[in-house]
Amino acid sequence: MSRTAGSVRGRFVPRCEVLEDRRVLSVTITEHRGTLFINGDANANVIQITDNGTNTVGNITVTADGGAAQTSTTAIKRIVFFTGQGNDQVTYNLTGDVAAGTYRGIGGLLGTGDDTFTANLNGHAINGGVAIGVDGGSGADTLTVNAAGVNVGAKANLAIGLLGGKDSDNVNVTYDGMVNGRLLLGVLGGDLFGFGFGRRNTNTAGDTIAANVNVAAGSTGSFRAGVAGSAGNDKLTFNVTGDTSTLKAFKAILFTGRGTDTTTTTSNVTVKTGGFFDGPPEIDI
Ligand SMILES: [Ca+2]
Ligand SMILES: [Ca+2]
Repeated sequence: MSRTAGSVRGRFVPRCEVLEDRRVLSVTITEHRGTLFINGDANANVIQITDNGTNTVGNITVTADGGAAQTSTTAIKRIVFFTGQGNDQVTYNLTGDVAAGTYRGIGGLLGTGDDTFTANLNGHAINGGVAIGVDGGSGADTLTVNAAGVNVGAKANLAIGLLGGKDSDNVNVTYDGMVNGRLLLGVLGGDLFGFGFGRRNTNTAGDTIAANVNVAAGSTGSFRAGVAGSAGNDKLTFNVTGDTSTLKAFKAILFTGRGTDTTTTTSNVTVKTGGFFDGPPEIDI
């Protein structure tokens, strides 16, 4: 587009060619009412999200496909990403504590392709609310949440939901810290349609799912978690270590789904074998 409006005969009018007309945008980033939308394209996108944990203007910075870092011009509460086709990589780094009264939702669909999502929360206190929900979609995806040294305050919530989707996925959650508020985990290898609509899960590709949780001694909050394999031959690990004796609520269930599975759990995890996805969900968390 050329901006030559107001041209007057005889006067020099500089022509300005806007570079965007020729640029191929691979990742688009927009902000709307506290939500940051990140949309990838059909190619492999590499997206890094840095979150300082506050609720102030400029709290989120995104780098996409090697371009310049873009800092939010508003205070962001929710980050939503759709990466489309291609083998996409999304990294979310929390770099500061989340204070009481601050909420953050991070959610995304990774689409087709062998995608990677990694969230690093290590060492940061959660005194507000943080929810992470990511669906790997089809393709062999690797979904990881690292949350070592993350204390969940008395009125705080940390909810993590990871869904591998179709094909052989690797889903891994590590948590270690003081749980005085609510810690909720849902880690699933299978397909959303089998879970959400009562249909048989047809994801017969085996998944590797691991949740390793260490609850610090003296924790007084609640921990509820469901880890579920899909219909394939899965490798499933769910360990809850530390001291859960002072928690006011504790529920840890491993659903194997169908298939010939390999399970590794601590004794405080309830193992339910068979077709979790064949009937109404009984996850009750
Ligand atoms: Ca893509
Ligand atoms: Ca998948």
